[in-house]
Amino acid sequence: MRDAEPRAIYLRDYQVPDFLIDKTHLHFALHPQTTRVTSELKIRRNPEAEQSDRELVLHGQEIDLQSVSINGKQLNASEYRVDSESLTVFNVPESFTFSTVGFISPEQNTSLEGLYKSKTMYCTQCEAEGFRKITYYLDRPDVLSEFTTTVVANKAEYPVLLSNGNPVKFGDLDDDTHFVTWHDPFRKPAYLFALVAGDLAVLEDSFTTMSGREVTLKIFVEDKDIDKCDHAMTSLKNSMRWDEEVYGREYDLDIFMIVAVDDFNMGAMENKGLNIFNTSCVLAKPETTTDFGFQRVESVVAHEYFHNWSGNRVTCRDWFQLSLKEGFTVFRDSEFSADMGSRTVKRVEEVKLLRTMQFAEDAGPMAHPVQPASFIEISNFYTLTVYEKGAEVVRMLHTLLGPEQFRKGSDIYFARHDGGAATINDFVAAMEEASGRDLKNFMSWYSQAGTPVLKVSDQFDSVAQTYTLTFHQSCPSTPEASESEKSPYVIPMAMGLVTSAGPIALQFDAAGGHFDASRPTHAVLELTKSEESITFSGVSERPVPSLLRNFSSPVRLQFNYDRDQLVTLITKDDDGFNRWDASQQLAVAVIHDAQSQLSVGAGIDIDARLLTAFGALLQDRYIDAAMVAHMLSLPSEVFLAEIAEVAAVDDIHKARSLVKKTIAKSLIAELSDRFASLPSAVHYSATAEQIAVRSLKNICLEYLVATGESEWLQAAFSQFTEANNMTDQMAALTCLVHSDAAAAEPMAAAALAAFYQRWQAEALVVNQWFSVQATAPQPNTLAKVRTLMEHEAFTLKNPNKVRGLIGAFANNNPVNFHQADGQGYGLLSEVVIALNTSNPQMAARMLAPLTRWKKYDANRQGLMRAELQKIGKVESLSKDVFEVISKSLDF
Ligand code: B3K
Ligand code: ZN
Repeated sequence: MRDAEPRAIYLRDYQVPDFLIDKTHLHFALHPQTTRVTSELKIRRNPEAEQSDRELVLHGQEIDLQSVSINGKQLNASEYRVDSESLTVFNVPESFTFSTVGFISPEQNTSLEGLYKSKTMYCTQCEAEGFRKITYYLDRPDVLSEFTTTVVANKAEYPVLLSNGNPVKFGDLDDDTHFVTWHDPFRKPAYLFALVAGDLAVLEDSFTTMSGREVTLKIFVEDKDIDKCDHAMTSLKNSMRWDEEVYGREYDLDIFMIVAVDDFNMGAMENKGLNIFNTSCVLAKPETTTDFGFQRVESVVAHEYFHNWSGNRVTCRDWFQLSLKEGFTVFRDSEFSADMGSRTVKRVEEVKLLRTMQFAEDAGPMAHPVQPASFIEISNFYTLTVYEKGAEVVRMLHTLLGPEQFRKGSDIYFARHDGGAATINDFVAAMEEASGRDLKNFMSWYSQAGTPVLKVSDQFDSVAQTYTLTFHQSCPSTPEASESEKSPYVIPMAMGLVTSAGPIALQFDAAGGHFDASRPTHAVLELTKSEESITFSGVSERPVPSLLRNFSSPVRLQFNYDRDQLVTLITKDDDGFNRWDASQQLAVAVIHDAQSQLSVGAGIDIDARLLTAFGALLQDRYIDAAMVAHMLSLPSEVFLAEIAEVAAVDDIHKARSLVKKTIAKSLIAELSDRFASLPSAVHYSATAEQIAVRSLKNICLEYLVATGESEWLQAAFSQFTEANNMTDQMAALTCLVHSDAAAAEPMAAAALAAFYQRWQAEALVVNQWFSVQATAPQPNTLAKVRTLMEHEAFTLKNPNKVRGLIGAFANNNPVNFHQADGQGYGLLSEVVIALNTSNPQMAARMLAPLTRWKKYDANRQGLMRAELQKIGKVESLSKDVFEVISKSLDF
């Protein structure tokens, strides 16, 4: 594979840094190929270091080092050693000023890590270990320093020069250049450093904090995008207010800036005072952005803003603690979005993602605990497990402690660790202190990988009028531990009991959990053992258990519901989330029926209970329209594959499509009535109410188009042409492009052409145009994807395009990505191999679908493994790709 295999590093090997950097002065003379970076660092030995005589070892990569000095005296070559990853200085005093001068080449930096160019702009991305590509440094999160940064560039080309903190000095220099000096008074690790230079337009606003300080807010974008910043600005102000109200956290600098860049490996980055965002997470206007896009902007703006406390003011001691900031911050942004829109809808959306994608990660070769014990390349651990499962773990703490104790715990945590670098244990210790609880057993959620399985059985005693639930938990083996080595989890189980008359008041021994007197039909049990039972008394008829309400714990729940019981939950449960969940389970059962019927060559026959339930939902004007839309949405093919023992992609696709078509034909009257009753041409706003209406209208359209009848194809085409917003336009386009009706084909072609013609100047819209084509179920899609890779608008250099076309195809088009001849796999491995050289982080990320090889039949397994092996043989394989490939092949 490689000459020297990259080595893993371990949490258990953590040592405090040997040196500290009190002050950091940086000077950048920007140039596309030869940017000169001068650093001056006030360094001293760490009094807490394990040894007091170690050499100074600084991280540094891809830097053309010009000079090294200590206290102003230049060192000669025998006084230090440089290799491809570090600079070692042999004899250093206790405390000294250390300087280097180096050249770096932003234009050649295609990894989008360190200092690079995105279009005409310079920008940085330093988390996790990108700062070392800028200058030699102690690039680790427990080394915090006070930064002063001067940026020099051509004034006409780069009128805007930004870094962290406050601008303290600026002026013109000779030869058409100018400079700005920024000072950040808050000590921070290097991963939070940022620099931007460009010709940018700005939207400016202000916010008055709870203590009455005025903060200037600025969003910098390309001039052509200045009309797409209002939503991000509103979201920012809402986030600032929310963090004051809910967590008592106030913003600290006088200025908060967001810059949007086109080429970015992920969503955004929380650099102190200067957040850098992927354009896809800032820009929004109704004509070009879907409701989903608006919601994403709101949640990412909030997420990055919330990091100012959970991440920046209190940072991570080392990268094994990543979920300390990420899990907590995702929980915070999720609650913020729930407060801004509809709480149940938000929960349904996050649970869908978790169950479909995070559960798959937990069952694959890259499975790792929320706090990993080791890694080869930290960039591979910005995962659904660290983020989304990490947020679930914080949510469980919130559930177990209740909002008041949780808030008390977060206050203790922020106060105790402000200005420092903390661990996950520190966070939990603060929660223990606030609540007086011992959370030792809870720590399995952080230290064990895999999704626990919770089997539930019940027993009703009609004479004693008791009802007993028995819970049995286990966790399957994962790469770091076998099933038998794993300890039980503390599982908060929110539940109720529902009879034909509705939910009943619960009577049980409260030692088993807690119970809110204001909602007598609801309890939160605390499960802690491999097996335990709880008995409810005063139960006069066999109830249906409504389990794991609001998805109170990220487990795979197994209870043998019969379909009548699911209907009882759909119609009678007072918990909105579980009504949705029951509807999904019923739909899964019906799709499984269809799979069996198709396998014996029979026609499909849909369980009338599903039709009745869906029919009733369509006529119900009281339930939130967004929840109706979610309940009517059939589980995705990706989810159906995830819950299958062996993912039979073709059968799943056939069965699901046929079920959809049959529902559409059976409920055409209800669907068309509801479709017609919902307004379309309203003045767009991204409110929960409007989003709900559009989502229901568009799910109705999706079913109606599935009938294949020309009346409905026409309706979709009209909606496509007349829509005043991207949500409705994109929904109509998707219906047409994904339709299997022959009559849809010319319409889809016309619509796609018109769409590109109209939106070709809007990169983010063109990405959606790629995605809708890449996710089409028709058998010629792979060839189309190849053609689109040659399209003028496509380039492998831009991560959004790669995700929009290749990512969409490989992740969201199972029937075509997994086509039996393996050509889908071949396409993905070509892309991964190309990206391995230019952008290793993206390469490793794109690999994910191939790592799931165990889910498929023997033929596909062989083909997928062959591609993994092929990639493994590539010369100069990056650490990122090496780690994913080697773990996948060893699985
Ligand atoms: N903290 C960044 C992620 C950086 C990823 C580096 N590979 C974004 C976020 O979670 O807010
Ligand atoms: Zn984050």
